[in-house]
Amino acid sequence: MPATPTVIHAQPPDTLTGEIRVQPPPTSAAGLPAVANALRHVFSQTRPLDGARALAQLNQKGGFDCPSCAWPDPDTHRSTFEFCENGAKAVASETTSARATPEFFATHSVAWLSEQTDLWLDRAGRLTHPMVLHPGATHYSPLSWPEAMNLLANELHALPTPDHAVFYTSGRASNEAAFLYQLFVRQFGTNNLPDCSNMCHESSGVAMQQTVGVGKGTVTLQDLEEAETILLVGQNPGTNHPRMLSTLELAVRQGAQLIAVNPLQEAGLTGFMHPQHLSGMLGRATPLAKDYLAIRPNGDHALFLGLAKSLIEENLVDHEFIHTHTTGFDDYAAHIRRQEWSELEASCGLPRTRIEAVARQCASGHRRLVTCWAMGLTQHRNAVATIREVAHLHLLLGAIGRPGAGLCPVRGHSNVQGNRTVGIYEKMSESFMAALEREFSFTAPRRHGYDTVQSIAAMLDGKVGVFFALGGNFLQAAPDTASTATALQKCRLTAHVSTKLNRSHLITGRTALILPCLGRSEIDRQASGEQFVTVENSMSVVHSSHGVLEPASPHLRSETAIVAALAQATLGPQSPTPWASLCDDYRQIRQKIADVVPDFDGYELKVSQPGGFYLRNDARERAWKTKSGKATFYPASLETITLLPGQLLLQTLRSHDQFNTTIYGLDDRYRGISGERRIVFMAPSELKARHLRPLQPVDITSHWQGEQRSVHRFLAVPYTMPEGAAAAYYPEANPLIPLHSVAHESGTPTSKGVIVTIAASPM
Ligand SMILES: Nc1nc2c(c(=O)[nH]1)N[C@H]1C(S)=C(S)[C@@H](COP(=O)(O)OP(=O)(O)OC[C@H]3O[C@@H](n4cnc5c(=O)[nH]c(N)nc54)[C@H](O)[C@@H]3O)O[C@H]1N2
Ligand SMILES: Nc1nc2c(c(=O)[nH]1)N[C@H]1C(S)=C(S)[C@@H](COP(=O)(O)OP(=O)(O)OC[C@H]3O[C@@H](n4cnc5c(=O)[nH]c(N)nc54)[C@H](O)[C@@H]3O)O[C@H]1N2
Ligand SMILES: [Mo]
Repeated sequence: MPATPTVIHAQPPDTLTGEIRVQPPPTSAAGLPAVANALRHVFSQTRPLDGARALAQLNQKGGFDCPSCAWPDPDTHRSTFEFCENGAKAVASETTSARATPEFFATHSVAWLSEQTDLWLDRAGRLTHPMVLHPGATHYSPLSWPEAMNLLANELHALPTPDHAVFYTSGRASNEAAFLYQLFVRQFGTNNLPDCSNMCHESSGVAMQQTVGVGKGTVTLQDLEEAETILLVGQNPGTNHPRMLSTLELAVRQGAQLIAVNPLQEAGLTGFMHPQHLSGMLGRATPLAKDYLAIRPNGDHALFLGLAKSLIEENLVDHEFIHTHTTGFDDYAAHIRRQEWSELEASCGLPRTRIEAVARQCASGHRRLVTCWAMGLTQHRNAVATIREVAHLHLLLGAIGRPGAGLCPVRGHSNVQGNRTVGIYEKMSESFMAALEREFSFTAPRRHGYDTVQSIAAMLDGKVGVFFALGGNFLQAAPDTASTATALQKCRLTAHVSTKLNRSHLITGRTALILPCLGRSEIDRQASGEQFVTVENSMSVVHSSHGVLEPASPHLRSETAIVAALAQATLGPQSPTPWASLCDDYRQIRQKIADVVPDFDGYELKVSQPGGFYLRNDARERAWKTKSGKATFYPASLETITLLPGQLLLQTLRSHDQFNTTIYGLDDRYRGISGERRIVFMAPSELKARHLRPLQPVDITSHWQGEQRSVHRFLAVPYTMPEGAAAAYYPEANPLIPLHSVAHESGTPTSKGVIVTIAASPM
């Protein structure tokens, strides 16, 4: 009999599948293969009726919101199938008929589970019962909800101060659950509310607040459709926001010029076969990006400085707008004139002539420019300066706050934006805190809380006793897996509200809890009857989401109910908040949100309208909520990463078969890869320079301030990309990302800018 494993692994096994196939990547996305793949995923995991019901209600008015990305649904022309291949995979993953029951946990020890792949863990199915891992135990065992809540409350009470607890949020929680959660956490006495946004669009929020006074996108779908020029920077919509491709296709058909800026030639940026249009079904693609700038990784700051330089030196700027609406232009223009073309060209790897051509395109016509971006900009050391430069481009052209023009940070998690709106933030504004206090009659703490990286550092310093997560997979989403694992293991208690098993349930504090919750697709019944919840998409539309399927287990509770029960157990009867009655009827929670959060008046009525309502966006209305009261130019000098000979700049990115840390499969169809995730992409010349054969196993080592971190046995894949660059999948490559390597001002881990060396693995 094989020995029972005792070691618990923070990382998936580093064995190779031996089944990798590499083909030339396709030049367009979607079409019939996408439809076939969507259906295959749904019907291989879900009971046919449930799958069909779930898909039919996905993103329909009155149905449930897709749990995948935050791309908005069309206001008017919604089709019967308003979802994409990856939305269908997310639904399949949630509506699977597999179950991780108490018997499952009695059979498999935590150590044994930790030896399985992430794909295996996810395929174990939906969690069905609250489970506890007692100190020293090898297996999780079931417990009742009241026992779980008492255990949590006791551990929270035993802490030396409320700041010894950390409350993480992933971006899937509803507005209702998130609002109650932050209220509980603040009544408990801390602002330690790190969230996935700290690792995601934090840099966008910081840069946009400084320049245009709002941390959210300023455009609607209509603006994209009316744009003349669309810049798509550091974003891979074919995989991560597939429904965006329909909008882009429409814009292109109406004459928009699309310019992609990306070190990789992503299939979804070059062409699109609309799966619901005849041409798409016949395999005819609409060409999308007219110009494709294969930028050097981290070269975007230089590119945008170059665009500003071209506009200023060729006098293509909108003087009227600059005069009326902005401040700081003269200093900024002087700063821009001092930039050397040679330095900008070297940093971004693009010739001046090309940059000038893009600048002229942006300034052409009615200057209806929309810039979209995502993680390719936000997860670098200089991310905030780069995104400020994106905002400057729009200020120079007056391309904000009018039809067809504006800024479009493309959000990740489906309700990450709503979570922030209703208070999930370690440093909410004074006005929010004051309104919360007024409404709920308590004194809210004002000390800023920890963000994600600061939370890990505090855990490592022994300053955190309880780590609680509302969703997510903290261990694998956070940087520096080894440090994050040690950090979690130093806690007295780690607790996760989750739908599916993941590695964060296996790397635990002395005691660990799994609290299983309803997913978006499921019916949420409370004392007053069936409830719906509300969410906010990437374009500030707040709308409702109604689950349609019977819950995966009768023991599941809604996230809202779990938070309310935790608050009652912890705060006791002296809490001034009627937790139970709020939870009985979510309309009461929405009323409270409307009383606290600006622009939610008439919430219940407005959200009951089909399609929901737009939240006010000041920058869109040219009302500048910056410190100066005007849109602000905020220059920064160029900071380039210098690589030593032999070093590469590694980015960690998503394959087509995953949602963040949830792995759906081993293929990355749009990059021509199947059967393996432990791979690293490099330019063919970089393989040659290292005497590596294609698909040879390599070790990757990151270098940061004298520290080294390594991962082993990744297969080297030659790929069309700039020299000096490398790319590997998240989360397998997370052990390489140094914990303290974060973006200036936003604290976001530098997941796209890791300095590495790569060498053949020892035989
Ligand atoms: N199916 C699916 N959908 C998702 C997700 C998922 O995992 N799966 N995740 C969701 C979440 S939370 C998020 S935040 C979004 C993420 O959406 P994306 O930001 O599109 O995701 P990434 O895979 O991180 O891709 C980053 C892109 O930036 C490019 N890039 C990297 N470095 C640079 C650079 O220096 N400059 C430029 N210009 N480009 C660069 C990469 O080549 C890649 O195309 O997607 C959301 N939607
Ligand atoms: N190296 C590297 N690291 C990164 C990134 C990167 O590009 N590179 N991207 C970063 C980004 S952009 C983000 S947003 C973070 C994501 O970080 P997280 O949000 O923490 O991670 P996810 O993988 O989305 O979380 C998946 C888990 O959420 C749970 N879950 C799913 N649906 C629900 C639900 O409805 N309710 C509850 N309570 N739980 C649910 C399931 O148990 C599932 O296992 O990762 C970041 N980490
Ligand atoms: Mo994200």
